[in-house]
This record gives sequence, structure tokens and C-alpha cells, in this order.
Amino acid sequence: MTSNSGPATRLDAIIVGMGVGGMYQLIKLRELGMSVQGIEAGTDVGGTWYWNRYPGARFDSETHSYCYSFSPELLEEWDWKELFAPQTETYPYLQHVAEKFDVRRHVEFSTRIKRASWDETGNFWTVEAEDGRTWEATYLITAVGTLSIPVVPDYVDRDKFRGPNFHTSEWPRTPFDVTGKRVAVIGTGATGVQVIQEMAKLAGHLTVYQREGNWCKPLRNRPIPPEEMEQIKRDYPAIFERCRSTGAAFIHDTDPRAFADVSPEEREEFYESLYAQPGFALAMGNFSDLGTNEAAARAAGDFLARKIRARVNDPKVADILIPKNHLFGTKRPPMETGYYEVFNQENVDLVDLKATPIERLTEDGIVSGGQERPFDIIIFATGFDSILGAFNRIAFEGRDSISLIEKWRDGPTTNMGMAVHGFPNMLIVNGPHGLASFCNVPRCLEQNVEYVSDLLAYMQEKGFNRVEIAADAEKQWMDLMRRNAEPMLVAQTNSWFTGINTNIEGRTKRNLLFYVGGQVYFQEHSREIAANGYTGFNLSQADSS
Ligand code: NA7
Repeated sequence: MTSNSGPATRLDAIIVGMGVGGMYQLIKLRELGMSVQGIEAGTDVGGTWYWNRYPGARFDSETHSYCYSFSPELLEEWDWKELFAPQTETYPYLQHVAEKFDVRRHVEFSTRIKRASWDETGNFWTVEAEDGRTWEATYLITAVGTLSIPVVPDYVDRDKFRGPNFHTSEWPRTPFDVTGKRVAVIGTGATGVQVIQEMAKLAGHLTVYQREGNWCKPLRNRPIPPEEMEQIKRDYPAIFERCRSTGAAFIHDTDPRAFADVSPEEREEFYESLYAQPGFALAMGNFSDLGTNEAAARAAGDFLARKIRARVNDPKVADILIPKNHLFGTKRPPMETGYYEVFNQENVDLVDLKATPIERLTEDGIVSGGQERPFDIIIFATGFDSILGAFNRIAFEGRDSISLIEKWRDGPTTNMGMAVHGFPNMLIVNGPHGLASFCNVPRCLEQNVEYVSDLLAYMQEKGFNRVEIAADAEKQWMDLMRRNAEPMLVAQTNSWFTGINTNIEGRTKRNLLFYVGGQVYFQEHSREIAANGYTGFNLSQADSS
């Protein structure tokens, strides 16, 4: 398949990225009888769960709503151990899936793609790896992840520090002991919160560098006893049906009442009941106008602020931990297990970077606010170049040599997050303006993959081999995106959802990167398009040479 020594064998499809979405896409396309090559930068499958192996890494969708649903046999044979599985359970699960469905046989590992170019005459993509190998395929499917490019801020003298220092997604793969060490963690997003909780148990001293607090909610994890797992297996069809019916494919769904429908006393009780539930209950099960009504978001935040004050002994520390720059629900709320109590420990300090910004790194530690603190280890939990990062690292050249980076210079444009005008036969799993990142990810990834697979099956059946989304279909989707975003508080907030990664210099243009109209509408809309012969997707039979 490689063209190092002679002409490449033309494949039906190349899939870039072997995470949760890419693996399933490979399985589905093989079912269609296609010749498929998966390409993966890591040494194994797993994507997010391959890279993010820092202590404390776990998902915070309920396990039984997060796993693949496509194979009854897989559902039957896998026993989950915790309500919110840690990476140490999820990664073996994905390895098991790879084994069971013989995925690895069709994957080139340790391979990064640097270029992908469309040949209009021959109706195929050429994909080139950093090491010069190339592949040709009629279809190119990207499943490159939304949070796959880690970002470490460009601090002055960043390279001077002599001890181990790394981004959370680059946690050492060899045994790495932090016991008794002086550890710094920079960043307090969902990842920072998870890793801080674990470091506080092990480190001799932990210093947390926080720029802004986040609205954290208790995860309420627990083991799943064997008899409950058996019940979950019996309930899987109902669980997935439930997920298909809720706004973001979680088992939690929005309360039908609006904030103003309920008295302040009842609201307090309501918040308490959501706070007592596992996972995303407070964000996903809140009043119907939480996402659009500032008063509703502020009241939920005030409730959480009271919780923070009650749990943190030092009122000044509590005050620093309470977010000031965003409302509850406008950024992804981290899930925690004893996070706030960490700051009551003797061996933990919190540094407020708004008051005392990091000035530079030294050979021995970090200088902030004029004070140098010495460390053995520095952990950067500073987030990712969300969604665009992974696309920007590949030089995609479409029809008439259009560059994707150029086309997306003022923000990405797609149809349903899956197709881009000017890029024929390129289909995207979990793309910008798609569903999957504002969703219980695997649920929406499965739908995305199945949509792509159904489209290609339809094309096979009709004898088509070229698909390009029409310019006006792309424009209509982007208009819908803008209309959907207008009332949403999340669209008015800087975060990785809006492409303003505050860890990346120069990103200033806010652009809500995900579809927020609710997955139920998305499914209806996309099904209707398919039922009408894929309206807007220009399908044709091209000569291929
Ligand atoms: P996030 O949510 O983007 O969080 C990144 C954190 O790093 C956040 O606390 C940032 O502070 C902080 N940060 C970023 N740049 C800096 C600099 N220069 N100095 C200090 N602190 C900085 O990434 P995560 O990895 O935690 O989570 C990503 C997603 O993964 C999450 O939403 C889940 O879906 C899973 P800020 O708040 O911007 O002030």
C-alpha cells in the first residue's frame, strides 16, 4: 500500500486517527467490503485514551452510556467496574475492541500524516506521512480528534527547568513515581482537576497554579457490583434509547421547567438534588433555559460558590477557587472527587495567577509574582489546540489546490461537521460544527460514523464514487450554526468550545465550533437529508484513473 518503491495500490478509503471514532469507522467500512487503511500517530489504538494516561484520567459520562453500542456481543462480554471508568479500564476496553474486530491488521501505527491532496482527474486522495510514505485512496476520512494537540504555554525560559516536565497528555509511559516529590500543576480545567486530586495524595508538596477557577461538580463515582452490571446489560437497549432522546445523548436530560417557573426555595432543593446525583446532572439536568438565561446560569453558579465556601477552610482560598470570568454551564464543568478539600491539606498551596502571573521558569522551578518556588516535577494541564489544531497540522489540498487552512482562515466551515465544499470525497468524523463534542462523545461519534458509512453504502449501491458538499448546503449549515449560537451563553464565552483557547496567543475571534441545536434535531435533519438521496451532497460517477 505504500508507494516508497513504486506506484501505490489504490485503496477505497484511508482513515486518519484510530481513536473511538476512527476504529469504528474502519470496522464499518470493512463491512461494506472496502479496502481500508487506518493511520495512527500513536503506537496503538485508543486516541484520547491512548494518550491521556495521567493519574486520575477518567471519563465523566456514565460508563454504560459511554461504551460502543454497535455490537450486542461486545456489550454482553465486557464488564465495567466503575460507574465512571478510569483510563486504566477504558484503554484496555478499546484494545479489546481492536482485538475482537481485528482492527490493528489494517493500521499503520507511529505514523503522522503531513499532507493530503486531492487529484480531481484521477478521483483520489494522496496522503503523505512525515517519513515520506504515501497512500492513495478514493475516500479520505479524518478522525483526528478534537483535543489531540497539547499546548504548553511559551513561558520565558521554558526549557531551563531541569526536572521532568510535561503536558498531561504526555505523561511518561514508563513507571513514574511522584511520591514525596515537590510537584507543580499548572491549569485547573477538567484535566487539571483530575490530576491535582491524585497528586495531592502522593506528592510531598503540591503547588497548584490557577489562572481562573472552574465550576466543578462532584462526580460521585462508585464501583459497579457484578449483579448491577448484569442488570445494565439487560438494560442496554433502553439506556441507548434514552440517550437518543436527550439533548446531548447523556442519560441526564434538561428539566422542562424554565428558571423563572420555580421559586427560590424550590430551586435550592432542585440544585441540591442535582448536586447529589452522579456526573453531569447539574449541567445537563438543569432548567431548560440554563444555556440562554444569564439569571439561571448565575443562580446555579451561586449555589456552587456556596458549596465551595463550605468545603474550603480558608475563605481567601475559596474565593480564588470561585470562577469570576464565566457563568456556570458556559465552559465544560470539571467533575471532581474531593477536589476542593485538597486545598485544606497542609501539603497543598494554591497560587493565583491573576494576582501573580508566571514570569519565567528557572533551572529549579517557577517564578510568579516575583517569588521563585522550587520543584522536582512540573505538570502542564494547560489544555489543547481544540479541533483546528489537528487539522492545521496536515496540509489538506482540495479541488483546484484549495488549502483547508486558507479556506478556514476566518473560521471553519462545514456541512454537519462532516463535509467541506471544495474537498471532494473527504469526510470527517467529529469535525467542526458537528455534533460529537457537545455530546456524550461516543454516542454522537457512532452516529457520525454510521452516517458516513450509510452515505458510502448508498454511493456503492448507486454506482457513485464522488461526493462533494454543495457550497449552498455548507452555507445553509453555517447560517443555522450562527442562528443557534446567537442566544447561547456558551457562544459568548472564551473557551475551547469557541476556539478562543486562552492558552494560545493570538486567537481572538470567537467562533462556536460545535453544533448546539440538540442531537435530536440533528438526527432528524441528517436522516431527512439521507432519505431524500443526500440533498446537498453532490453525488456523481467520476472517471478514476
Ligand atoms: P482546558 O479545559 O482548556 O483547561 C486548560 C487549563 O489550563 C485552564 O485552567 C486554563 O486556564 C489553563 N491555562 C491555559 N493556558 C495557561 C497559561 N498560559 N497559564 C496558566 N494557565 C493556563 O483543558 P483540559 O485539558 O483541562 O480539558 C480539556 C477537555 O478534556 C475537557 O473539557 C474535557 O472535555 C476533557 P484558564 O481557565 O484559561 O484561565
